[in-house]
Amino acid sequence: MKTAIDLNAPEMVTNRALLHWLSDIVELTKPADIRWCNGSQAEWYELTRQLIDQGVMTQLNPELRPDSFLVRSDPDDVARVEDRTFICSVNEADAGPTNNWRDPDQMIDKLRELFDGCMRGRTMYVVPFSMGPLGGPISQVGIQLTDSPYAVLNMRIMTRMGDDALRQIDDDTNWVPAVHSVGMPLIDAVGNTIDDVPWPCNTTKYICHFPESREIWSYGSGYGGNALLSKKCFALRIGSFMGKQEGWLAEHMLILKLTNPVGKVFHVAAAFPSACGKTNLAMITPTIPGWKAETIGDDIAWLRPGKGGRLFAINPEAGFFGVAPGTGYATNEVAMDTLWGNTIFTNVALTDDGDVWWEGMTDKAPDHLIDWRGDDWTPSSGRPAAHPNARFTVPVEQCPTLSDDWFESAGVPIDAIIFGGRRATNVPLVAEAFDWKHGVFLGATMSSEQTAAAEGTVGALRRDPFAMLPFCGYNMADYWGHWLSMGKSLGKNAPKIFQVNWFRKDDNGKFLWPGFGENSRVLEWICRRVEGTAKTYEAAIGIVPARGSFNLEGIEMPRGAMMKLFNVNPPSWLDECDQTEEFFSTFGDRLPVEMTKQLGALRRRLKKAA
Ligand code: OXD
Ligand code: MN
Repeated sequence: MKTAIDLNAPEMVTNRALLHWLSDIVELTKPADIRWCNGSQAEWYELTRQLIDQGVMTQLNPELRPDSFLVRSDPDDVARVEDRTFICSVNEADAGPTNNWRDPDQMIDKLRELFDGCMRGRTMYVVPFSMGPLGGPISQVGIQLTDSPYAVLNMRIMTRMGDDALRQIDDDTNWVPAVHSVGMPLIDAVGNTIDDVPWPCNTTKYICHFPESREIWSYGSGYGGNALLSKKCFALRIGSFMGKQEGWLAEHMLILKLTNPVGKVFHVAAAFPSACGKTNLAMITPTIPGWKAETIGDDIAWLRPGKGGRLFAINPEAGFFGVAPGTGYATNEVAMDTLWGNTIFTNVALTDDGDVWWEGMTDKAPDHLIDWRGDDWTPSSGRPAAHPNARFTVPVEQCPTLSDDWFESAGVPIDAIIFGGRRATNVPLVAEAFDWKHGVFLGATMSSEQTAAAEGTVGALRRDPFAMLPFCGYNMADYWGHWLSMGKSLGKNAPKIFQVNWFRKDDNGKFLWPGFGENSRVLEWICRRVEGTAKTYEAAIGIVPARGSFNLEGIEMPRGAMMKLFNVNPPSWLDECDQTEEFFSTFGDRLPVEMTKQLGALRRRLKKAA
């Protein structure tokens, strides 16, 4: 290697492609030194101390929240940047109309320009990580190079990071290379020093994916979704493309284990767009006596055909990177208990006794806080104390409802797949797809209303197919085609597919369904359908519960609410079909014919029902 700086590679590293790549990135980015992260407690302690001493992290009161920290980001680096996220496939059509595409050669030139010297004066951390249990049949490995110790500490929570992951990479292992820089060197090109800041970042941001070479390059942001490259970049965007090539699925789904009162176990995977309560459902406390729910994952599922031809799923992550505001003992007690310690909080408020607070944690706000920007805050300040996208990063193993199945390297057999959205109108509380192909149509037409629609009309819909709009690493129409072909190969072993909607409203804009723990009633019906014991009838939009087959024992529903929750209004649905046709047309001839057939069949059923 002709790099001036020693790569410091541990002896176990023999993969030549890895050393070659590292040498190239070191030469390009010019860090002051290189540190291989082994994932140890000593390393965690050292990095943590360093960030506290540098004023990057504030240690919380150890008596209230041990080994936990608060970090405040730059106010302009608080979320994923979808308009700066690029899919750089060789052909533009392979990225499809829902992604920002850039030519890979031109993008590499641009990135090499940006990354040239971008780590001057900083340490480059080499972060080996496994997505999923080490060596598991569904798991994958990656290496992130980063100049952000904050990213390293988060990666240690979010993945199986360190020497054990590195050991998985031998001479023939496929691994995903991911390069990350905050884009703020500490020495400029002519050797002048630049003062560091608590949250370094750059106003120029590029989050780039090269599906064919499975590479990730991220520049300019320290925020989780842009900087923890294992998550959205690898586990979803690159993962979805790998899945298409290799016959598996990388999905924006939670995984939940359910046990019924006689001990029968079911596993479900569920896709919901952001802000639709995915973490709450992943940690649900069932209200129906005798039912138990256990958490396996809250954000991402990798699904692969396995034993007996069934579809098996793992949660490839090792941590939760959850939205703090809105999480409280009233809404998600399990999440609150998970956060007892070992947690990194980003952009929440600090209490006077050294703990954290955010909107929705308690009914009443404390009288005084330091807000997410570091300013004094009182309830009369007239602004939120925590940023609405403030986050916690916490190990999944701290979740009191974590299932032992999370450790299962072969994954769990999936009995049902659920698609949800936030729909004030039209979509019933629950409906089962007629078959897999219809289920793919339900996933492809997932959407949420941007604003509550006026009664009887359909509002402007924000399309979010399979909740994958910002996360599918290739042409969304080809992705639907891949789902169709997975169904074909799974055949009779394919899980049943369902659509749910907890958010339907009455004429006065009030939610018709109580939600939260009561959603276990919907899950119960789904499990009874898997068993084949729940009675149904065929509505135009899918298979719905027959009168009396939905368990309402122990709750009082207002008169007529259940009718409204399952009402299908053909004119309104036909309107929605027109919007779907328009949406589908954006995919041109990449749209699978089956999707057009499904739309035609839905229109025919609706006209018949009208
Ligand atoms: C997330 C997201 O952070 O979906 O999980 O944006
Ligand atoms: Mn997500």
